[in-house]
Amino acid sequence: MNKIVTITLIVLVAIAGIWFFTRGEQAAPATANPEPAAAESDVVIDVKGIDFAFDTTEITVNEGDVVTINFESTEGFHDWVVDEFRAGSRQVRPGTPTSVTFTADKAGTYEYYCSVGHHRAAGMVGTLTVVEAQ
Ligand SMILES: [Cu+2]
Repeated sequence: MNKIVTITLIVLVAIAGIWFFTRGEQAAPATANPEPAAAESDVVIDVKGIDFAFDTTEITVNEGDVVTINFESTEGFHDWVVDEFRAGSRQVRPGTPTSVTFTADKAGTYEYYCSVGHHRAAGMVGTLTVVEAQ
């Protein structure tokens, strides 16, 4: 008699387990949320700094876009600055990524650069193009 009770309990636990895990798998995609920065910005761009250049030297966005630059140094001490939008990241070393968000509210062509030491003069620059809204 005890064997029958034990087997019945094992079967019930197995069924409950299968039900629980199946339910968990189905629920998982619904709880996934997008990155907060991506949700609030129209454009998110990854830029890396090396000595003495950016891996991305041309960035084009539309007038009015909220732009987030995710900046990371892979070599040396750098930042990402564009004066016309008063936007500048923290100055960082490798292993400490940072980001800066600004609104590109004026159409035109602007230079972005690294403000550390002589890096800008050494050519650590790029071009931000803001395309006029139609
Ligand atoms: Cu630099």
